Amino acid sequence: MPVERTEHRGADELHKYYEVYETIGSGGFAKVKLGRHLLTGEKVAIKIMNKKALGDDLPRVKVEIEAMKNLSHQHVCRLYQVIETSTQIFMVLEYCPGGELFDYIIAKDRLSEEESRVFFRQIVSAMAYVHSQGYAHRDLKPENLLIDEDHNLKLIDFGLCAKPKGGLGYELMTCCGSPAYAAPELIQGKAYIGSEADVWSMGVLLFALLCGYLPFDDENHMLLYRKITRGRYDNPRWLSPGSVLLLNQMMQVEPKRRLTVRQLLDHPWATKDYNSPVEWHSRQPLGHIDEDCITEMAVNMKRSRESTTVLVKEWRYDHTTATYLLLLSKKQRGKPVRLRREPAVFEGSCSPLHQGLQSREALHFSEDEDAIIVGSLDFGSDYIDDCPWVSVKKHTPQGVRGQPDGAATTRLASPSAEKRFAYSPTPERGRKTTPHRQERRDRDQEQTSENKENIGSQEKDIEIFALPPPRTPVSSKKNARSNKNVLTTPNQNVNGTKTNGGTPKGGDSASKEHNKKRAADIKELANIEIMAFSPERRSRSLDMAATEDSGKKKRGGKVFGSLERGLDKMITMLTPSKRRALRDGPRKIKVQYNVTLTSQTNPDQVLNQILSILPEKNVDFTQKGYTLKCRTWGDFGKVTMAFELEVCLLQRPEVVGVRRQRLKGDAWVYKHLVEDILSSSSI
Ligand code: H91
Repeated sequence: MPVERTEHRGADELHKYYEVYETIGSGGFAKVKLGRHLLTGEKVAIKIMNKKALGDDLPRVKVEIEAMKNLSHQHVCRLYQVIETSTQIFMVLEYCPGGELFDYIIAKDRLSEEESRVFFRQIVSAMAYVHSQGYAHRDLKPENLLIDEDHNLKLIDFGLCAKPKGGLGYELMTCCGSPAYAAPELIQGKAYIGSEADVWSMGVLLFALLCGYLPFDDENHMLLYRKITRGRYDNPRWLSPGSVLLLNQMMQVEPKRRLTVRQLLDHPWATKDYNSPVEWHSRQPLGHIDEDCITEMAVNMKRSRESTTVLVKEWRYDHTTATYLLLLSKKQRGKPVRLRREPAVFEGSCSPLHQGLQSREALHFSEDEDAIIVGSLDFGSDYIDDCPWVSVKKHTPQGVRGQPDGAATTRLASPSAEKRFAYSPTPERGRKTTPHRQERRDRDQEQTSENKENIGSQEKDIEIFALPPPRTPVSSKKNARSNKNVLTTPNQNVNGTKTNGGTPKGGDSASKEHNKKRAADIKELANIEIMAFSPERRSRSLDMAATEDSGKKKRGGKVFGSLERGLDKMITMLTPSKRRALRDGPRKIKVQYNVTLTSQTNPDQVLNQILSILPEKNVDFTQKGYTLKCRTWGDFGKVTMAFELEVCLLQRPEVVGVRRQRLKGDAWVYKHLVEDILSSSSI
């Protein structure tokens, strides 16, 4: 079969059943787009991979798909459908509008013990289940835990997971995962038990939740390995004795001395305020077939319930599987188990692409389904975009219900915006000292106690590593304060109340209310906008967000300073489109957790300050208006990090903010670099 036709089929398959919107993130060789399943109206995340670009990583994707087909748990991201063509792989996945746990932690600096417990119980639940299915995850870190609409965690990225043939008790050899989270036995190249290595990573993760930084960290890998194999880390003063004990029991250098996940389920720290062990069994076991969903599908497909059940039970991860699982998800969230009446979609009898386009206009959903959450912006393309089949459908807005001017975006009310700003961690002015990543720790850990009790018998192993030259001494504690909390958004709550976790009593169900409240918070926090679900509105996210409120406010009346005159000169040298982008001014956005507030009101000045600092930090960038696409390069011309910085105007009060988004690279290195850039820019 000609490649062309196979290609069309794969893409048609996608567009036949899903609307595909903008890119919401990227990871490794994948691009993730927001989508909507037409029959159920449910939002999905679509992971798109180009097989050629995957190269040696293709087996990793196959491993991930196979694992995800076997895993069905409330805290594991659900795989709904896989579409494979000769050049592309599309994975349709559960959508998690809250984004990465990593961003949530750094926006809050660190989490309270109560909030950490809520998350930790979910991580333990997911891991107990994953282990019970014979898998070790091997890449546990806050970047691989996403937050869903109810503020619950979902584990992702099973590309490095292992399922030893003889069971999890069998040893593994492959050293993989992120070094900072890797267990000592793993980085020493020893044979290791996957579940034991996962518990170590869970300890590092818990430390990151409670402290906002890593227990073992060093830019130099050899020094990092040495710290890990020694197993020594500092316990900051704010950790409770219970937290110190639990961390110590998980980060034991000797694997056999470490707690097991089973022991974590009813550990006193994990059960505090709950009085019940962590519930880890799947609430959605694959063997169980829901009759309501079958009935609805049978009616829709004009089939018998029996034959529909047979079809669903094949678990082919095709559109049947996706429809069933999405219906089930609706049911579990108390939504009606209803499909749009469109049998042709199932039968695939008419032009699939047109079907998708036509049916969008006819869609009608009830209750909260008139809302779509739109993620961050897609600023152009990279290799995945050369796939012609996956396109963002952009509609020209022609006025929206109740908003004749076409102002489609319905902003979430933000009554506490002023209050939040009052608490804002406005970076100090005039700082020029390059802060060191260790510095904040030095400052925070004025009263730290070193953990030495987890070292066990392995301490002697450490000298296997060659030592690099000594590092430059860290800067003074005074300077260390300079980049504190640059990435932190203060008091993140919509209502202005503190969001640092409640004290849920009476089991996991008791935390539902608490979760609901925080879910509302996270919608406010995440880089999201709520838009009405009409064809016009749905596709406006990209266009509107990029132009909204911008360009309307001119700098007229104000006498320009020299910086601005300089900028004006620069503008005249740019291409017309780039000139327009700058002349239009920055976007106006609301406070989000990936936005750093500044004390300045002049966006051009902020832009210029950042522009002047980037070369100093060896950051390459391309500029598009007020957005800087930044990259750092490693040896051999490899991009080690990619991220965006966007100067924007915040509404109420009108100050300048810098939106940041990591696209590629180590999350903590990114955090330190962006902190460094923003604090050095004296904004
Ligand atoms: N990191 C490890 O940025 C760097 C919103 C968002 C919403 C998602 C649902 C599933 C996945 C990502 C989502 C997502 C990768 C998902 C699932 C699996 C997987 C991958 C992604 C990023 C990639 C983008 C992600 C966050 C993690 C957003 N993302 N915003 N729903 O393998 Cl199983 Cl790569």
